[in-house]
Amino acid sequence: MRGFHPAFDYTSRLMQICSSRLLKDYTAEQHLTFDKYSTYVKNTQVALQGFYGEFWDRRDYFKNSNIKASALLIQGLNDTNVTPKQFDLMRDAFLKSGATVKAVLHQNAHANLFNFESNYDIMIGDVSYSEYINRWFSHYLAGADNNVQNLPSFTVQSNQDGKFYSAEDWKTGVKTAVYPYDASEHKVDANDAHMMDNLLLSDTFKGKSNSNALLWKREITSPITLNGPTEVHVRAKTDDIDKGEIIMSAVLVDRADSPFNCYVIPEGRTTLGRTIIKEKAVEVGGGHEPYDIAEWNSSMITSKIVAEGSIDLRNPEAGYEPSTAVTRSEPIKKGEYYDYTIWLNPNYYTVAAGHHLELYIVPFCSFSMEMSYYELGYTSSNNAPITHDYSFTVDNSQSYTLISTTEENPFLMGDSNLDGIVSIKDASDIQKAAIGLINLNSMSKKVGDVNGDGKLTVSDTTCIQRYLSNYKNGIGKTGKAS
Ligand SMILES: [Ca+2]
Ligand SMILES: [Ca+2]
Repeated sequence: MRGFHPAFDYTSRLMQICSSRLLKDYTAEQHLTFDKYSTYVKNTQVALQGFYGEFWDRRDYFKNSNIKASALLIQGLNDTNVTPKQFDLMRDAFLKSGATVKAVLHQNAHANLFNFESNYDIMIGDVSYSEYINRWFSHYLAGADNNVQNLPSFTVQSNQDGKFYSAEDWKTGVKTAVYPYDASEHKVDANDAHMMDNLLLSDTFKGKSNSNALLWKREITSPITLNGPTEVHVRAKTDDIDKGEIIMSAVLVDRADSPFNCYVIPEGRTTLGRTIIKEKAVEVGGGHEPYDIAEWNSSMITSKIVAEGSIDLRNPEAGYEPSTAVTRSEPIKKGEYYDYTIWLNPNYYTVAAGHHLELYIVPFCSFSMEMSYYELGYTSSNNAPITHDYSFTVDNSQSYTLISTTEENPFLMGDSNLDGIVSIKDASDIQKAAIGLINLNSMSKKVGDVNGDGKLTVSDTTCIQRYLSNYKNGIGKTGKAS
């Protein structure tokens, strides 16, 4: 299942777009056959309601991958059409077949690093992208000895300075966690939830929990680089089991108090704008006019979506790979808790120190593909999903997020509200928890036990208070990494 509302992703629409040139020369009879097949594809997907089934199983390249060709995969990290997750699954299929695969991850959306209509080219280090792929094809098609088989596994454009860097892997297994503030239950209502956009203009994403969103937050005290997908573990229940698709989504946001440099697709555009650095500087041959060298424009903003993903509450077993999202043999029970893992789109993204990560649990999210609705006959002017009269409840005590990162980012002992800093709030929470006024989650209890006696008592509070007053003794493990 892709990252967004599954109803968006109809292959029939893609079929029509990709066949437009082919269809031009079709006979009336061929058109009829095409239309019949297209209707079949669409109806089967509508019937499957976003789940994996025999229809997808037959079309699953991941299952019997027997790929022989080498591949240079180019992926936009801000592409909401072909998503980084789809790239990741394709790359895994190449790796599984033992084929050579290299990747270039860039900061644009659904775009290439050159554009033969606009005559521009992006530099990867000191090589233009045209030259970069020319070398690839020269090696694999014409046998040129130019060493491209030894390119790094990943060439990644930094979200901070726009330069390209090498990386050998992602999904490394080092995890940075984000936990809920406490162990309460929180109800998330899809009624009146505002659809989000990539600029986070909606009130749903304004830095606190509300009736349409649950927020978990973490201060980032030293820089971390995401290098793969984020897993959001959510224990949730719903009474609305008969409403069709019941979507629960999660959105990871990088936020800072003052504007920071990043790549975000401007409102009303589908790709980044560009600035010409040098005119007609790249000879491309074939009688074609030389390309200009350009750079994509970044923006100064205070919040940026890093990753997002969705799950259908009817399917607690759905995992990262599409084949895990099968229709459940026994439907989920009304009002009963299930454990879900929402897999967010992978990203290669550095979060600077002083920023905070915000993880929102929301009913649904949508960044694109509104046309799919119209194709399917939905007329809602605000592009709402099919089902929006439902709610679900999250049990914070059993929920958390693990982000694949290159650096470990342990919690500090004493930071029982897990916001990245030890403060008087932590001391007061521990005091409340010690006398049973509030219930902390398992990680909060672990880091709150600064004197290491296995329980939360007023002694832990005292240690933290002493630490905050700059005492060197009687502070237990307060301030150390957990
Ligand atoms: Ca804290
Ligand atoms: Ca203790």
